[in-house]
Amino acid sequence: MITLYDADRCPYCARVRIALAEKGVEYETVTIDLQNRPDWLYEKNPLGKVPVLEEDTFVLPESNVINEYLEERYPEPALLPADPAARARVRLAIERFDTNLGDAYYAYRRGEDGAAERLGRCLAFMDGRTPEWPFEYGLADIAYVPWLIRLRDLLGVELPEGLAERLDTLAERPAIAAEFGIVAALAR
Ligand SMILES: N[C@@H](CCC(=O)N[C@@H](CS)C(=O)NCC(=O)O)C(=O)O
Repeated sequence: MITLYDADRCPYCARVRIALAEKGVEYETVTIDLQNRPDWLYEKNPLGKVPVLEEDTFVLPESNVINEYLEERYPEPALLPADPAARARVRLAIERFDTNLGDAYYAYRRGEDGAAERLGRCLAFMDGRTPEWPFEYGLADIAYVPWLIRLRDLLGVELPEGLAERLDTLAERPAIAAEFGIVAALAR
């Protein structure tokens, strides 16, 4: 049985929850209190961060690495395209989400100077590219959707129209709908 060391609030954990749900993989969850992390978490991940996936003696941190592992271990349904160039474009998109949207999100949450403008520019850039994103639903969407859900439903940020529509479309997938449920519970 797979164990996921998890936190509801964490968008990186959400990536892994969504990928596991899409692939129909059963797992158990150990919820970590991020304000009061147990010392033993550092034995599983020297950075002390979640998510961490564990199966017997195999222990794996880092959301993107975990999702790539899940894709190889459970190839169906595929969450990466078959073509190597298309796969590389997905990986590039994920890299860009992490360094742009991820950083802008945390700066906004910390209330840093200029963070709202930076976040707005980032969302507008993503929104402008949405119609031509060169990938089918898969790991790229799964990589950014947790941040959009939290921005809209926890932080009250109004998303640009294209991104809001894409979020509504993705919400029809049970794996994503479950994540909306988790965030709704956090907002209560
Ligand atoms: N690069 C990591 C980031 C994981 C991460 O930052 N997780 C946060 C929760 S959202 C965490 O555990 N923070 C605790 C800390 O920063 O010490 C990943 O992709 O999994």
